[in-house]
Amino acid sequence: MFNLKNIAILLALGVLSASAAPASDVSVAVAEAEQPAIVAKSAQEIPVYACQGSRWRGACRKLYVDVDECFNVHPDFNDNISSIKNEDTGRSRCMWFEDANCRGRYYKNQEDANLADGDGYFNDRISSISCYAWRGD
Ligand SMILES: [Ca+2]
Ligand SMILES: [Ca+2]
Repeated sequence: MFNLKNIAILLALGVLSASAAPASDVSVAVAEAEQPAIVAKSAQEIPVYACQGSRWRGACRKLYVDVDECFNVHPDFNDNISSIKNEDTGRSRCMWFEDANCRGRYYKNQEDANLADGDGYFNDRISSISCYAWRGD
């Protein structure tokens, strides 16, 4: 009777420890999986799509720009972007700056498939980006 009780306790402990390990693994995995979504939501990252060539050709990259923070373009895209668009115009507006740290001239066309047309001033000249929250008219 005493032995049975001990066995029952050991079994209970065994079950607990056996289930505890996978449970903690799962919670860690869930936490890691949820983290990007939480960060993206709290930081209000605006997805910006930029390509080195016009009309979305050449090397392209999705840039995630924090709202109200200046984003300096990666070195390989600096002064190299020929098409760019804000992919979340429903809640934001972005400004494209000619110099780093959001300085110099800027413009606000939210989607420009060919920066080289018109006066072409901003073609291969964008160096930084700033986006702000915007909720329609
Ligand atoms: Ca280019
Ligand atoms: Ca520049």
